[in-house]
Amino acid sequence: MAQETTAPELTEQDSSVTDDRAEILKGLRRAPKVLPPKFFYNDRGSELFERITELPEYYLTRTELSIMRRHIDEIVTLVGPHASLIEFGSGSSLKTRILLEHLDRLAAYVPVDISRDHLVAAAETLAAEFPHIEVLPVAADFTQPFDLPQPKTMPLRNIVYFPGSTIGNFSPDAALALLEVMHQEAGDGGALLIGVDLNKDKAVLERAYNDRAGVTAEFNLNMLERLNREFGANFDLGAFEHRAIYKESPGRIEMHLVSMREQIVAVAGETFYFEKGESICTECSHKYTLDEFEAMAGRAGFSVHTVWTDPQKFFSVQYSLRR
Ligand code: SAH
Ligand code: AVI
Repeated sequence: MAQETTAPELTEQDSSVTDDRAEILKGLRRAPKVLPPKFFYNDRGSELFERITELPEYYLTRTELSIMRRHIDEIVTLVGPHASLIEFGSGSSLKTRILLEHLDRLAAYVPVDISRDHLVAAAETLAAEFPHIEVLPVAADFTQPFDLPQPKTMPLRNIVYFPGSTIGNFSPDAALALLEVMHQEAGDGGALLIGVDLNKDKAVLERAYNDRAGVTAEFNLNMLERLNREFGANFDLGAFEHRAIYKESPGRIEMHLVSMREQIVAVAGETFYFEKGESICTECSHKYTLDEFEAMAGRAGFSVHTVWTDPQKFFSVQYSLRR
């Protein structure tokens, strides 16, 4: 007889802590114009990101996965038994499966993500696949205050898991503030397991964000499609083009949507003028050296314990202890 599983209970952030409309308008009123990358992630954005992770040019996901697979025994020993795993920006929890399969008697798995329906679907799949693990999804913007659910089993320690180099999508100041939140969530005796993309050759980086199949361009333009549908905007998607460039200083990929002509666009009751060639910066993806990241983690109260990299030193997975 098939075993019955109950859908994991979702914890949702108090909606009054975020004001999407205000954030969008604030970004578009700035010069140069910006939009926060968190608006990429609706259902379609999450699906497009999945496709990005499978692209030949996008080395990040497969490199991080290979590091995790190679060092999983060491990671299991460091984490120890009865931990609670709290994942920020869990997406479809692809890399997490390696941890869920190997970690010793996990007390709970708490995936936190802004893409609500994608999170619910991923949590249901995982709960069915790992019936012995309590899965407690949280739909939240993790840059704003949110409550963590209490697992039924008291964990021995909290491990904050932040894969994918999503930390790179925050400015160094915002990344530090986020690491400080993680430091708090890790609690006494806790640790941080994080994926950090490393500085490398400009050509490799620019290829990864300008794939030949055009999936990253679709992902970028989907933000405008979302603004049209959810925030009363009238962007002409054919009049904006995807562009991703690497800036050596401060060491980051910048993704832009460039206006192909002079135009006026309405968004959420306001109008915005675009010159021909003017762009909206939709995402920065900071690339770190190991020393730079160690210094930032240190400022947030973490001591780097072990760093694993691939042979080319493209990507790192880092285990840091909470001081
Ligand atoms: N961890 C996965 C997914 C990375 S994509 C991986 O390594 O492949 C980035 C993820 O972070 C997406 O699932 C997106 O929905 C989520 N995300 C981005 N900004 C967020 C925010 N401010 N709050 C919560 N989740 C966020
Ligand atoms: C989620 N994040 C780490 C990805 C990145 O590489 O900065 C998002 C992405 N943007 C374009 N391609 C992938």
